[in-house]
Amino acid sequence: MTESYLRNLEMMIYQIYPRSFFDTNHDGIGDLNGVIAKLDYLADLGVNAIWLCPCFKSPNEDNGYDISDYRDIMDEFGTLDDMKRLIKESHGRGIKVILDLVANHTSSEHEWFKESRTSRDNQYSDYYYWFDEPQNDWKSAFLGSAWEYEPKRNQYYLHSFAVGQPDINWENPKVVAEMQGVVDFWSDLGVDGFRCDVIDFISKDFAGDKKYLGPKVHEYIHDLFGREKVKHLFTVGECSCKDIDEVYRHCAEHREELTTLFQFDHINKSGRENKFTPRADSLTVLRDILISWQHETEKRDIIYSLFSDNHDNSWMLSRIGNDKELRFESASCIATMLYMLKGAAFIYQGQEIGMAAAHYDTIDVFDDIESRNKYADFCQTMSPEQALAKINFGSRDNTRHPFAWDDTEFGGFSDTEPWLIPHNRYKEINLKNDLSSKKSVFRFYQKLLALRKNSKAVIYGDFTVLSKPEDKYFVFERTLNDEIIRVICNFEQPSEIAVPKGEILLSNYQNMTFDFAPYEIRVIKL
Ligand code: TEU
Ligand code: CA
Repeated sequence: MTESYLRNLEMMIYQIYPRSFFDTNHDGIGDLNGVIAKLDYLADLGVNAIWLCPCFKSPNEDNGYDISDYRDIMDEFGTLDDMKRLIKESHGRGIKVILDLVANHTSSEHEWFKESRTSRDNQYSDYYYWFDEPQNDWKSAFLGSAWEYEPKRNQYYLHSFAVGQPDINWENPKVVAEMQGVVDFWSDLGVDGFRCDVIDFISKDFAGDKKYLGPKVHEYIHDLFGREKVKHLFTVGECSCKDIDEVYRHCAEHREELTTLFQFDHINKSGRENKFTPRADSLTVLRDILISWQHETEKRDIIYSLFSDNHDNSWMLSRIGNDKELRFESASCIATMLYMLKGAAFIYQGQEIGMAAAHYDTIDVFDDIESRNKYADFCQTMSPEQALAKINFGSRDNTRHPFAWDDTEFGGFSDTEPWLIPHNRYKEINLKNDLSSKKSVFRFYQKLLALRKNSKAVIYGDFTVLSKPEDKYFVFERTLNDEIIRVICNFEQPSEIAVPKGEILLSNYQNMTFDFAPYEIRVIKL
C-alpha cells in the first residue's frame, strides 16, 4: 500500500443516523443543524470523520435509503446550504465528511422512475430493470416478491428492497454516467468519501440467478471511484462478499475500487441464529472471527473495517455482552477487542455511551419497514407474543431510537415528541448519566481512541495472537519496530492470565489483581 492509502488506517469514523441524532427545529426529527451543534462533542470523543446515513431528498419509506433527488437534502434534515455549512464546520475541526451513497436503487418518487414507469419509450424507460414477466423467484429483503407489476407498461420492475425502491439498471451507460455525476457533485462540495449502500447489488446475473456480485460489479464500482478526479476519496462498501478473494478484488489498492468494505461475519454470527433469533453466545465467537479477518487482510495488504454496530442491527453489547450488571465492563471489553486491532475504525452513535437493546410490549411503536413486515410474516406461523419477541430482539429500531443526551423528557434529543419512541432505558442510559458515572463508557472510549491515535503500533503494527482457541479470553500484541503493545481482554468468567511487565495504558477495573474479572481488559506497553 502507498503512504496515502496506508493513512486510511487512521480513520476513526463516527456513524450518524441523522434522523435520531439531535433536533434543532422542534419537529421531533434530527437534522443537519443538529449534527453541526454536536461536532464539538464528536471532536471531544476523538473521531476524525463522520458518516451520515442518507440525507438526500426522500419520501422516507426506508428512512432515506429511498432517494428521490441525489443532489438535494431531504426537507426534514434541512437545506443544501446546511450541508455545505456542515462540511465546512466539520473540516474546521479536522473531521472528514462521508455521505451514504445508495447506488443500487432510487425511490419510486424519483423523477427517473416516475417517467420510466409511464411507457417503454421515454428518456428514462431503461433506467430500471423492466421485463414482461418476473425473471425469477427473487424475494425483496423486506418481504414478498422482488417483482412489482406496472399496468402502464404492462411489465414488472425489480426491487431488491421495498416496492418503493426500484433497482436502477447499471447495464445502461446513461445510469453509470448519472451516478458518476452524483459522486462528482458531492466531491466538488468537499465531501471526503462515501459509504456505498449494498454496492455488490449493482451488478446482477439474471441468467446465473445472482441478485448481487454479478459479472460487472467490479467494472461498475471502478467506473464510479477509479476515475482520476475521485480516486482520492475514502470509500467503504456495504458488501455481500463472504470470501477473502472477493474482498481482495474490491479493496486491493491497485484495483481502484473501494478503500475498504464492511464484512458482516462477526455481526451475523454473534449472539444470534439469524437476525430475529437469539443464541446464547460468548465473546469467543467475536474473537475468532476478528482473528481470522485480521490475518487474511494483513496477508493481502488490504484494509479491514472494524465495527460492532450500525443502524441495521441490534446492539452487539446486548447480544454477546452483559447489558445489565456489567454493561460498562462488557461495552469497554468489546470496544478494546475491536479498536486495538488493525483497520479503519467505525463507531455507531450510542455505542460510546453503552446503548443496549430496547423492549416494547406492542408492535405499534415500531417504525422500521422491515420490522413491521417481518412481524406480519411471523404472525402467520406463531403467536403475536412470540412474533413480538423476535421483533424486539432483531428490530433495526433498536439502534435508531433518538440519541439520549440526558434524562429529561425525550432524552434531550428534542423538546417535541420524537419521530420514534424514546428508548425504554434512556432514563438510565444517557450521556449525562454516563459522564457523571465512575464507569463512564464515553470516557473509556475517549481514552481508547486517544491511545489508538497516538500509537503507531496499533495503527500500523503487526498483529500476533498469544491466547489459544480454547481460552476464554483474547490476548494479542501489536508491534511496530520497538513499540510493543499487549492487549488482554478477559471474557465472561474470572481468568488467570499472565501479565507482562510494562506500563498499563488502559484498564476498565479499579482494583487490578492477577485474576482477571469478567470482561476485564488491560492494555500494556512492554
Ligand atoms: O442494508 C441492506 C443489507 O444488506 C442489510 O442491512 C439488510 O438487508 C437490511 O438491513 C434488511 O435486513 C442497506 C442499508 O444499510 C439499509 O438500512 C437499507 O434498508 C437497505 O440497504 C436498502 O437500502
Ligand atoms: Ca428537526
